[in-house]
Amino acid sequence: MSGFFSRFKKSGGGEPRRLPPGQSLTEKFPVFHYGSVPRVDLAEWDFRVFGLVEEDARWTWEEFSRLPRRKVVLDIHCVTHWTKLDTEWEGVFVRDLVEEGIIKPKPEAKYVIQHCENDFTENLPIDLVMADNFLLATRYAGEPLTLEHGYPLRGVTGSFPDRSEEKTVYLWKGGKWLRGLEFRERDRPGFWEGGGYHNEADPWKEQRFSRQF
Ligand SMILES: Nc1nc2c(c(=O)[nH]1)N[C@H]1C(S)=C(S)[C@@H](COP(=O)(O)O)O[C@H]1N2
Ligand SMILES: [Mo]
Repeated sequence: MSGFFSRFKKSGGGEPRRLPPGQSLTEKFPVFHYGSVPRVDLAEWDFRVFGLVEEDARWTWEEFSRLPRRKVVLDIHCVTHWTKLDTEWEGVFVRDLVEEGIIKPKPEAKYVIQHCENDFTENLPIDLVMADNFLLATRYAGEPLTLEHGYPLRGVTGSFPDRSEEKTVYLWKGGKWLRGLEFRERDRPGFWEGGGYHNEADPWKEQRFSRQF
Protein backbone atom coordinates (compact mmCIF):
# COMPACT_ATOMS: atom_id res chain seq x y z
CA MET A 1 0.00 0.00 0.00
CA SER A 2 2.75 2.44 0.87
CA GLY A 3 4.24 1.75 -2.56
CA PHE A 4 1.06 2.84 -4.26
CA PHE A 5 0.59 5.97 -2.20
CA SER A 6 4.22 7.00 -2.38
CA ARG A 7 3.74 7.43 -6.12
CA PHE A 8 1.49 10.37 -5.36
CA LYS A 9 4.12 12.86 -4.49
CA LYS A 10 3.26 16.10 -2.80
CA SER A 11 3.15 19.20 -4.92
CA GLY A 12 3.88 22.73 -3.74
CA GLY A 13 0.68 23.16 -1.73
CA GLY A 14 1.28 19.95 0.21
CA GLU A 15 -1.65 18.03 -1.27
CA PRO A 16 -0.90 15.02 -3.48
CA ARG A 17 -2.11 15.78 -6.99
CA ARG A 18 -1.67 13.15 -9.63
CA LEU A 19 -5.14 11.89 -10.45
CA PRO A 20 -7.40 14.60 -11.88
CA PRO A 21 -11.08 14.59 -10.86
CA GLY A 22 -13.21 11.93 -12.53
CA GLN A 23 -10.20 9.91 -13.70
CA SER A 24 -9.18 6.29 -12.87
CA LEU A 25 -5.74 4.76 -13.16
CA THR A 26 -5.01 2.23 -15.85
CA GLU A 27 -1.93 0.11 -16.45
CA LYS A 28 -3.00 -0.48 -20.03
CA PHE A 29 -2.55 1.94 -22.88
CA PRO A 30 -5.94 2.14 -24.58
CA VAL A 31 -6.14 3.28 -28.20
CA PHE A 32 -8.59 5.99 -29.15
CA HIS A 33 -9.08 7.91 -32.38
CA TYR A 34 -11.58 8.75 -35.08
CA GLY A 35 -11.32 6.88 -38.37
CA SER A 36 -8.83 4.27 -39.49
CA VAL A 37 -5.11 3.96 -38.79
CA PRO A 38 -3.26 5.56 -41.71
CA ARG A 39 -0.53 3.69 -43.54
CA VAL A 40 2.63 5.74 -43.46
CA ASP A 41 5.52 5.34 -45.87
CA LEU A 42 8.63 6.96 -44.35
CA ALA A 43 10.12 7.51 -47.81
CA GLU A 44 7.20 9.79 -48.68
CA TRP A 45 6.68 11.26 -45.22
CA ASP A 46 7.47 14.89 -44.55
CA PHE A 47 6.98 17.34 -41.72
CA ARG A 48 6.06 20.94 -42.40
CA VAL A 49 6.36 24.03 -40.24
CA PHE A 50 4.39 26.93 -41.67
CA GLY A 51 2.24 29.97 -40.99
CA LEU A 52 3.63 32.70 -38.73
CA VAL A 53 7.27 31.61 -38.79
CA GLU A 54 10.20 33.53 -40.24
CA GLU A 55 10.88 30.68 -42.66
CA ASP A 56 8.75 27.70 -43.57
CA ALA A 57 10.38 24.30 -43.13
CA ARG A 58 9.84 20.92 -44.73
CA TRP A 59 11.76 18.01 -43.31
CA THR A 60 12.03 14.47 -44.58
CA TRP A 61 12.00 11.65 -42.02
CA GLU A 62 15.77 11.52 -42.16
CA GLU A 63 16.03 15.25 -41.54
CA PHE A 64 13.49 15.11 -38.74
CA SER A 65 15.51 12.32 -37.12
CA ARG A 66 18.53 14.60 -36.89
CA LEU A 67 16.71 17.27 -34.85
CA PRO A 68 17.69 17.61 -31.18
CA ARG A 69 15.75 15.15 -29.03
CA ARG A 70 15.23 14.28 -25.42
CA LYS A 71 13.11 12.20 -23.10
CA VAL A 72 10.37 13.04 -20.66
CA VAL A 73 8.15 11.14 -18.22
CA LEU A 74 4.52 12.30 -18.14
CA ASP A 75 1.20 11.29 -16.61
CA ILE A 76 -1.32 11.23 -19.45
CA HIS A 77 -5.03 11.92 -19.01
CA CYS A 78 -7.66 10.78 -21.49
CA VAL A 79 -11.05 12.45 -21.59
CA THR A 80 -12.60 8.95 -21.53
CA HIS A 81 -11.62 8.87 -17.82
CA TRP A 82 -8.37 6.93 -17.79
CA THR A 83 -5.05 8.25 -16.52
CA LYS A 84 -1.76 6.47 -17.07
CA LEU A 85 1.15 7.39 -14.82
CA ASP A 86 4.86 7.57 -15.62
CA THR A 87 4.69 7.18 -19.39
CA GLU A 88 8.12 7.52 -21.03
CA TRP A 89 8.39 9.45 -24.27
CA GLU A 90 11.25 10.47 -26.52
CA GLY A 91 11.19 12.99 -29.30
CA VAL A 92 11.56 16.59 -30.33
CA PHE A 93 10.52 19.51 -28.14
CA VAL A 94 9.24 22.60 -29.95
CA ARG A 95 10.86 24.64 -27.22
CA ASP A 96 14.30 23.26 -28.16
CA LEU A 97 13.71 24.00 -31.85
CA VAL A 98 12.82 27.59 -31.00
CA GLU A 99 15.70 28.04 -28.55
CA GLU A 100 18.16 26.70 -31.11
CA GLY A 101 16.74 28.95 -33.82
CA ILE A 102 15.60 25.99 -35.94
CA ILE A 103 12.03 27.37 -35.84
CA LYS A 104 11.51 31.11 -35.53
CA PRO A 105 7.88 31.92 -34.70
CA LYS A 106 6.87 35.49 -35.45
CA PRO A 107 5.85 37.57 -32.44
CA GLU A 108 2.20 37.53 -33.59
CA ALA A 109 2.07 33.72 -33.36
CA LYS A 110 -0.23 32.86 -30.45
CA TYR A 111 -1.59 29.41 -31.39
CA VAL A 112 -0.24 26.25 -32.96
CA ILE A 113 -2.27 23.81 -35.00
CA GLN A 114 -1.07 20.22 -35.26
CA HIS A 115 -1.80 18.89 -38.74
CA CYS A 116 -2.14 15.12 -38.95
CA GLU A 117 -2.86 12.50 -41.61
CA ASN A 118 -6.39 12.56 -43.05
CA ASP A 119 -6.83 16.30 -42.35
CA PHE A 120 -7.13 15.75 -38.61
CA THR A 121 -6.09 18.84 -36.62
CA GLU A 122 -5.65 19.82 -32.98
CA ASN A 123 -5.12 23.32 -31.58
CA LEU A 124 -3.13 24.62 -28.61
CA PRO A 125 -1.88 27.99 -27.39
CA ILE A 126 1.78 28.49 -28.28
CA ASP A 127 2.91 28.61 -24.65
CA LEU A 128 1.61 25.07 -24.07
CA VAL A 129 3.31 23.81 -27.24
CA MET A 130 6.56 25.42 -26.05
CA ALA A 131 6.29 23.87 -22.58
CA ASP A 132 8.33 20.90 -21.39
CA ASN A 133 5.19 18.75 -21.13
CA PHE A 134 4.48 18.84 -24.87
CA LEU A 135 6.59 16.99 -27.38
CA LEU A 136 6.64 15.58 -30.88
CA ALA A 137 7.20 11.96 -29.90
CA THR A 138 8.74 9.23 -32.01
CA ARG A 139 9.24 6.70 -29.20
CA TYR A 140 7.21 5.39 -26.30
CA ALA A 141 8.69 3.23 -23.50
CA GLY A 142 11.96 2.87 -25.41
CA GLU A 143 10.38 1.64 -28.65
CA PRO A 144 9.18 3.36 -31.82
CA LEU A 145 5.50 4.28 -31.60
CA THR A 146 3.12 1.53 -32.63
CA LEU A 147 0.91 2.16 -35.66
CA GLU A 148 -2.22 2.68 -33.61
CA HIS A 149 -0.54 5.07 -31.14
CA GLY A 150 0.56 7.37 -33.96
CA TYR A 151 3.60 5.96 -35.80
CA PRO A 152 5.88 7.53 -36.82
CA LEU A 153 5.21 10.81 -34.97
CA ARG A 154 2.62 12.20 -32.58
CA GLY A 155 2.03 15.12 -30.27
CA VAL A 156 1.99 14.16 -26.59
CA THR A 157 0.84 16.23 -23.67
CA GLY A 158 0.48 15.36 -20.00
CA SER A 159 1.43 16.39 -16.49
CA PHE A 160 4.71 15.95 -14.66
CA PRO A 161 4.77 13.13 -12.08
CA ASP A 162 6.54 15.27 -9.49
CA ARG A 163 4.83 18.62 -9.91
CA SER A 164 1.42 19.76 -11.00
CA GLU A 165 1.65 23.53 -11.25
CA GLU A 166 2.19 23.48 -15.01
CA LYS A 167 -0.85 23.85 -17.17
CA THR A 168 -1.88 20.41 -18.49
CA VAL A 169 -4.36 19.35 -21.14
CA TYR A 170 -6.12 16.07 -21.90
CA LEU A 171 -4.32 13.71 -24.26
CA TRP A 172 -6.69 14.39 -27.14
CA LYS A 173 -4.66 17.58 -27.70
CA GLY A 174 -1.82 15.36 -28.92
CA GLY A 175 -2.36 14.57 -32.58
CA LYS A 176 -1.34 11.10 -33.75
CA TRP A 177 0.24 10.62 -37.22
CA LEU A 178 1.49 14.18 -37.04
CA ARG A 179 2.69 15.82 -40.28
CA GLY A 180 3.10 19.48 -39.47
CA LEU A 181 2.73 22.51 -37.23
CA GLU A 182 1.01 25.72 -38.26
CA PHE A 183 1.70 28.89 -36.26
CA ARG A 184 -1.25 31.29 -36.16
CA GLU A 185 -2.36 34.53 -34.63
CA ARG A 186 -5.91 33.34 -34.00
CA ASP A 187 -7.12 30.09 -32.53
CA ARG A 188 -9.00 27.57 -34.65
CA PRO A 189 -10.84 24.63 -33.08
CA GLY A 190 -9.38 21.22 -33.85
CA PHE A 191 -11.28 18.07 -34.78
CA TRP A 192 -12.48 17.20 -31.29
CA GLU A 193 -13.17 20.80 -30.25
CA GLY A 194 -15.37 21.08 -33.34
CA GLY A 195 -17.26 18.05 -32.03
CA GLY A 196 -17.95 19.64 -28.65
CA TYR A 197 -14.79 18.94 -26.64
CA HIS A 198 -13.67 21.81 -24.44
CA ASN A 199 -11.17 24.15 -26.11
CA GLU A 200 -9.01 24.52 -23.00
CA ALA A 201 -9.12 20.85 -21.94
CA ASP A 202 -7.60 21.23 -18.46
CA PRO A 203 -8.06 17.89 -16.66
CA TRP A 204 -7.64 19.46 -13.20
CA LYS A 205 -10.66 21.65 -13.98
CA GLU A 206 -12.44 18.74 -15.71
CA GLN A 207 -12.85 20.73 -18.90
CA ARG A 208 -14.08 17.79 -20.97
CA PHE A 209 -16.91 19.17 -23.08
CA SER A 210 -17.96 22.65 -24.03
CA ARG A 211 -21.58 21.63 -24.48
CA GLN A 212 -23.76 18.60 -23.92
CA PHE A 213 -24.07 16.13 -26.78
N1 LIG B 1 -4.78 11.91 -35.65
C1 LIG B 1 -5.51 11.75 -34.53
N2 LIG B 1 -4.92 12.00 -33.35
C2 LIG B 1 -5.64 11.85 -32.21
C3 LIG B 1 -7.00 11.46 -32.24
C4 LIG B 1 -7.59 11.21 -33.50
O1 LIG B 1 -8.79 10.90 -33.62
N3 LIG B 1 -6.80 11.36 -34.62
N4 LIG B 1 -7.68 11.32 -31.08
C5 LIG B 1 -7.16 11.98 -29.87
C6 LIG B 1 -7.78 11.43 -28.69
S1 LIG B 1 -9.43 11.79 -28.46
C7 LIG B 1 -7.08 10.74 -27.75
S2 LIG B 1 -7.78 10.34 -26.26
C8 LIG B 1 -5.67 10.33 -27.98
C9 LIG B 1 -5.52 8.86 -27.73
O2 LIG B 1 -4.20 8.44 -27.91
P1 LIG B 1 -3.87 6.89 -27.78
O3 LIG B 1 -4.70 6.18 -28.82
O4 LIG B 1 -2.42 6.78 -28.02
O5 LIG B 1 -4.28 6.48 -26.40
O6 LIG B 1 -5.27 10.62 -29.30
C10 LIG B 1 -5.65 11.89 -29.76
N5 LIG B 1 -5.01 12.11 -31.03
MO1 LIG C 1 -9.98 11.22 -26.29
